[in-house]
Amino acid sequence: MTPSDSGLPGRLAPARLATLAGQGVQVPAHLLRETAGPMQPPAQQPGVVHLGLGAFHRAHQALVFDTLLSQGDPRWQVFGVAMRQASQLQALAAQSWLYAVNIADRDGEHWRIGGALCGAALASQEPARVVAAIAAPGTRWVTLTVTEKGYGPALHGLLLDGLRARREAGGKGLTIASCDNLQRNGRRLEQQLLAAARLAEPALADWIALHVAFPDSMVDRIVPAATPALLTRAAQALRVRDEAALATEGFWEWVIEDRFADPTDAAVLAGAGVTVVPDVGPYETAKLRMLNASHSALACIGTLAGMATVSDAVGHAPLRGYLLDLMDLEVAPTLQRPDLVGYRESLLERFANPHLHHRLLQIASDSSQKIPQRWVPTIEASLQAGRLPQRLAFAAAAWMHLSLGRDAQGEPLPLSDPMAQPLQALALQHAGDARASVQALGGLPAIWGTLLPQHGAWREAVAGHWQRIHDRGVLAALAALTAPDTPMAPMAPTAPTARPDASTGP
Ligand code: CS2
Repeated sequence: MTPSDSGLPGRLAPARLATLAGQGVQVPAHLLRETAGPMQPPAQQPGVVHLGLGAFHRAHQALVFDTLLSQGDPRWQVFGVAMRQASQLQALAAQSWLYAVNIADRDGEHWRIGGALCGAALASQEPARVVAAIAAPGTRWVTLTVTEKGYGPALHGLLLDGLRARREAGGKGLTIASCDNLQRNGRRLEQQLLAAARLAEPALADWIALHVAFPDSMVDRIVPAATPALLTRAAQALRVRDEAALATEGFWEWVIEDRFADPTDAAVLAGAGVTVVPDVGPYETAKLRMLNASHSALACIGTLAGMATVSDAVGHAPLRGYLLDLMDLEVAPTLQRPDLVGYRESLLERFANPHLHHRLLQIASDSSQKIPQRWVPTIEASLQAGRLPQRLAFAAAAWMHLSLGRDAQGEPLPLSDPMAQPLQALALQHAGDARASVQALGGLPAIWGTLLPQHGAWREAVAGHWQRIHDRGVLAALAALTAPDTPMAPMAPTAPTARPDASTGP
């Protein structure tokens, strides 16, 4: 290896793949073949346009596509679209779109180079390139990880422009797979796009209804935001400089509904380890309510307690006990996924993974967009079944304290949330008053739906926790929740408060 002038190792590049393979790094076989022979095959057209080119996609689906490419199927090269931020695009472009992924858990650690990306654009500045990519004849799939808050008019406009161009060019149908943490993500996007198209262009709506498949899909892999320490580790381990390196766990899961523009894709994806099923519902629900709900609860409570990472939080015995009770007593009774005990065990192990350094603050971001998917359905189902879910009430109270925008030491919290300003204003306005805080912050239907803001027993439970967190701090309040002789014992199943409190209704 030739060190660069600065003394730093040279940049990750296709020419280095053979050396990396010799060092035991898993490299994309299709690129190794290309760079090995004197006769290089012409670069393939991308077959996938991915919207939301963040860390998650690169460490999850892009590696599935990389596996398919490495198996010799050239149709899965990815044209990546960053929705707002260009920083990673420059780093990736300088490395011919290659990047390293550190994969670590108790089974060991290894590095893999992702080689499915073949180009990228920034949607906010280059929409025409995105439209052209969606319309291109080689494109067969559009996948999305644009986060919960990404499903708005800007996304609909971009997709409809692409689909219109495709239709006008006489293009074939395609599969559009939403992969965000939203219940029924495929159906939801389909309805949004059809509604937007019907208003302005009924003929386009008809074409979409006929030619575009929108499978529901559940994707799972914990992928923390990369840190400078990881980039240093990558340079040391690989002896190349990679400014787009990532770290993740060994576990990954992609469950997708069997509903494709090209039905033969089902077997192709299954061959790369994807689970293709008639109904993703039970998997989606279990993931959102178990994994993501736990993440958000740990993020709110742990951040208030001054903890930094998910593994710190589950390493704290009382918080771990809280989490077990949350999963077993409150979430599991609302789920249907087979082997829930095994699922819970594997989640606990994944959360405890010491290699990940998954920051609680990262998860606490956008809580206003996550709570409706993660907590509210369980709370509503529990109340309707006559149970008052105290642990979720506690999490809700912790979120309300977090909305003040200060940590345990009173320092400002760098929380990013599209509703941060109004939430902080409400929290500050009612600081010190439990019931008023719960009424203001817990009364927002965009977050809590319509049942909870009117439910007297739910509001009282949240206010009780809010007060104890305020008076004693979050960990002492948590101890009151988990103590055996706590006055917060679950309510009797027949309690009348399981129904909305009419006296406080609208
Ligand atoms: C996390 C998810 O940041 C978050 O809100 O809960 O990104 C989570 O790590 C993934 O959904 C795991 O598949």
